[in-house]
Amino acid sequence: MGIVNVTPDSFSDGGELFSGSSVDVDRVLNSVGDMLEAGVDMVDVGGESTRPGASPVGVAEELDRVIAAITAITQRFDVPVSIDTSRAEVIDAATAAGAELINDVRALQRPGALAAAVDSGVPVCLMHMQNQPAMMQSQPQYADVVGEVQGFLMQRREQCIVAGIDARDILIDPGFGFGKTTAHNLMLFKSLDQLVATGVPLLVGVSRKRMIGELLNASADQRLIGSVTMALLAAQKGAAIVRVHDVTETVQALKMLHHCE
Ligand code: 8Y4
Repeated sequence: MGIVNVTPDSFSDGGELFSGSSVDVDRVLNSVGDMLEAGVDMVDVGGESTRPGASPVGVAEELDRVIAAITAITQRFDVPVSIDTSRAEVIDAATAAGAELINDVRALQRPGALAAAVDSGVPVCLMHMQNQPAMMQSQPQYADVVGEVQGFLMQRREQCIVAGIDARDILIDPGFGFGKTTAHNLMLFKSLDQLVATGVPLLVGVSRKRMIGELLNASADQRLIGSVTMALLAAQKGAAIVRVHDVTETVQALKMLHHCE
């Protein structure tokens, strides 16, 4: 899964898909075209920055950003599009525009989001996050990070099934970096096999995240090798989908894994 950030303030891919105050559709299409050439299987379009301290985005603004991008992508390319959102209105509009996966860092807990997902008939990815983005990195605390994250995800999954989502249409994601210290992230990563053993397909997003920066003492533009390594390890441990910025390098690593397995 390749990341298509249509936020003006996203810090690692600092708004290069933006010009002035709106989405630069040509740049979005160029970026997606490059990812397709590199072998991407799906692109994840998001218009809300979850970075702590990012300015909150209104629903009209989020809709403007992502619907323009999704419409352009689905008109030009034959690639599945995932919509990274927590809002019911955006789920409605994005799936109407052709999005084929709902990727929600709030696990469909916002008002109306679960009903919108059910109505859309589209598969969902449920992610774990402790607290809200503004506060999540201030004091993350767990008695048992792996048990708590897995418990939350399986409980949320049951609620989605009860609401009418087919069990086969649900992915889970431990949410690396979302209300977790590097120690928490490492515990989760080392226990990925436990999540894989549930049989629920797993999505893993670690690309360029702070944990890699901390472990390698690497700034945001020095995290390529760390990111590709972790994506490869996640895939080797059984993750179904890896969410990445650097598609060319990650696809090469995954191809080598498949040749060598
Ligand atoms: C550099 C670049 C440093 C980006 C941090 C970041 C996930 C996700 C995000 C994830 C799923 C991010 C939308 C955060 N992370 N969705 N979204 N899983 N499913 N930060 O891990 O990439 S945004």
